[in-house]
Amino acid sequence: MIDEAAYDETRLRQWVAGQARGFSRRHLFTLAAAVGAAGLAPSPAHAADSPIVKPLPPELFRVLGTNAETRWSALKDQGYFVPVDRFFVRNHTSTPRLDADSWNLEISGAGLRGEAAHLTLADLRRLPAETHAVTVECAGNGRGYYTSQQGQTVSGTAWGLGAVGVARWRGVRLSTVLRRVGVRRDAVDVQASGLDPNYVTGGVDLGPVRRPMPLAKALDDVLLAYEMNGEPLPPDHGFPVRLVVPRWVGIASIKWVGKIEVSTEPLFSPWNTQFYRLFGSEFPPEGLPFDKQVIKSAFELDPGTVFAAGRRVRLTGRSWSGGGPIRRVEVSTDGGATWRHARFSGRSHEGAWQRWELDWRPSTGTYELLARATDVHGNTQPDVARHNTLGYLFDAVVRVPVTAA
Ligand SMILES: Nc1nc2c(c(=O)[nH]1)N[C@H]1C(S)=C(S)[C@@H](COP(=O)(O)O)O[C@H]1N2
Ligand SMILES: [Mo]
Repeated sequence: MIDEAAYDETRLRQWVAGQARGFSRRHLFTLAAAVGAAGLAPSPAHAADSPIVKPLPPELFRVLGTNAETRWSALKDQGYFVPVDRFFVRNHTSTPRLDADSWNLEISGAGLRGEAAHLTLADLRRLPAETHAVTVECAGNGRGYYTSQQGQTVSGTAWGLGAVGVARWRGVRLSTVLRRVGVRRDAVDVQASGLDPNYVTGGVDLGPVRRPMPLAKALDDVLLAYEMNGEPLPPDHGFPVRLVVPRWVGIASIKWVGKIEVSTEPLFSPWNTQFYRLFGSEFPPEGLPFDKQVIKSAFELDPGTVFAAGRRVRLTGRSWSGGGPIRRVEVSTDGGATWRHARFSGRSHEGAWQRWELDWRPSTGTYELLARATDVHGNTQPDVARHNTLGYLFDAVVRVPVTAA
């Protein structure tokens, strides 16, 4: 199940095959050698101790390599926001222990009107703050279902549906900071880099985790967040400061930000849109880029749950979409033969996700539960997700086996 190494391997091959833009020739040769000759050994363990700082009790998390996914059953009876103790963690390497007093953010690059700027946490806290409900979701969330439900081969961490969470993020808008520092008219891209250890795979040091976005997005709704659910950011979620990039794939929300580059040329990194692409028979050979998340639904229970036969049970769940707020959720308790509308429970803060419920009285037997959401723009969940070799953007209706006895 933990197939991070294979995932990295495939990404690296594709990256090499699809021209490693943003890398020097020397790097290209190193990569080619690594892929061709040496073979790609799994990355060495990065830290002697756990790559994640917070406790990961099995009733709240499923641990997958350096990552931990939230168990959906752990969200039952929780509020709209996912508490930190059960918020999923996606670490390429390990959580760095940073000191807020010595930390500062460097903003530099040819796209600035003047010199590079260095901002402390106190500087950021003095700027106007905003709080927003934002979903952070890994682009590979649901990847495991390409295999278990569609019988397809994909590489990467075999997430269930738990690589997603909604929190209240407080911080300063990136646009506020960039405007104060002064951005040139011909600036095009903005790239944040993390202070976690460099990502090394296949013997190649890919450098710090980083990913560019167009200036237009950076000046729109992106936050430099220093609080999560009313507390300082926890170490695993980017302390002291992370990006929060609404509606975009999780990798855009760079944690432990140390540097932000503003450039007058398009930037490339192993994690940018040149890399987070859809590959496979249905896609162009160079891959199809994507940024936005798709639409998904999850029941707040574990697959294989056993209910008491003949008793009413309240099924609960949540749906979310990178396309916009959820308008409708339909639920089937008979494997998709018939559907009922789920009731929305509580409001959807900024459309981050929608909680819903439906009562059901099962008689003895085995069942498949399905939930299908539609957002305000009419995006809905298909029966089958479009296969891509890296297993991104799984949006199909998930079949959840349960029993009543
Ligand atoms: N510096 C840094 N930022 C990062 C990552 C990382 O490994 N290093 N992982 C990214 C990915 S792939 C995801 S899905 C989100 C996960 O955020 P979380 O761990 O707070 O849930 O962080 C993103 N930001
Ligand atoms: Mo991710």
